[in-house]
Amino acid sequence: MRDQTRIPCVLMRGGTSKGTYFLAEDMPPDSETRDRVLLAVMGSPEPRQVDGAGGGHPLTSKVAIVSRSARADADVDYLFAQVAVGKASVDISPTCGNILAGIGPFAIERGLVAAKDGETEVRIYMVNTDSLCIARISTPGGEVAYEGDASISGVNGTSAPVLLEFLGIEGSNCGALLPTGNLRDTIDGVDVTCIDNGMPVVMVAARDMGVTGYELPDELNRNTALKAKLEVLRLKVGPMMNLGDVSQKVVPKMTLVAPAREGGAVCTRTFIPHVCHEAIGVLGAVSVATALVMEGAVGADLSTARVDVSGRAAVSVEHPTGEFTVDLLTRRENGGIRVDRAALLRTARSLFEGDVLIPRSVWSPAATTPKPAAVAA
Ligand code: NQM
Repeated sequence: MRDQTRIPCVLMRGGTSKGTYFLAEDMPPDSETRDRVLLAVMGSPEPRQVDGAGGGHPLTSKVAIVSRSARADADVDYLFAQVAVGKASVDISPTCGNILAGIGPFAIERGLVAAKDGETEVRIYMVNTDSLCIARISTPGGEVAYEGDASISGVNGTSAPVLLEFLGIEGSNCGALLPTGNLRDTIDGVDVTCIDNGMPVVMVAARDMGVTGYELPDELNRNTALKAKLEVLRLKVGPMMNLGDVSQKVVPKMTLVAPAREGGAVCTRTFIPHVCHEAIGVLGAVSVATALVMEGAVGADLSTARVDVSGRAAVSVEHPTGEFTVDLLTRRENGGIRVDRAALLRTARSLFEGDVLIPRSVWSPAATTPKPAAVAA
């Protein structure tokens, strides 16, 4: 093939998302060429991504770039990239906790981490947010298992469990758990809670936006008036959350909250940020669960989430395709709540291994400088 460049790639489902996973050494060294390559890999900006590996939806237009870590506290570095659908942009502002679920299996299978017999712990440095996650991967006989009994809402059947544990991720995107300095802000007459426990999220009561919060994503996606109102709010709160101009960023996410209907703590609909999520993002759910246990936050007043005497809370966040339970370990400090640890269950599956092909006119590796040793944001 004269005019196509081959790049080794694994297509994986990570939680309720799907993406292309690469070794950093197989990617272009500079971020400008890398972003051009990722657009070509996924088939963006064309909205159906028909000329690429993307699925025409933000949840299937995701990329992981992985390398061995130079850090003492991590085995691998994981850089996440959200490739836009319908426009030529690649955003590395946030990380993605669903794609994160595939990093442990990918790292083991690509020889970056040696597997033990039984379970293997993979310590992952999340480059985008300068924070850490410990993933526990099922590895009977020293090989990654994909089949198992774990089930997560939004994915059919059962799979091997991937346990994710986050330590100290408060403010990892915005610099503070409550980046505006307030538990509640009022923007254009609407009360919001702006929170970052791993993902910048703006919590808004669904009723304040003129909806029930129980509509299905298709209906909300057709509600252009609602989406326009949410975007006005988002553009205003972005700078208040220390994120600067967010017009080209996929953060903050906008979460509508309503009282739970299925036995969970609260019901959510999350815009990521321009399309309604079919479920909820992983770190998005951690941020929402955290707000729910903070007295006075938007959503906490509608929620049944409670912290027990030992500081633990298992918060079930309802979403359009089921629920997502986040286990929090909290402590009281200066009259408020701090979260030391958040843990949750995901699953992942390797779907396809091989080379992804892109036009040589986009990138011809022979014509560029040597490859970097590690991923760089
Ligand atoms: O919040 C969707 C997803 C995500 C991100 C999004 C995620 C997270 O479901 O950590 O997992 O918010 O864009 O993959």
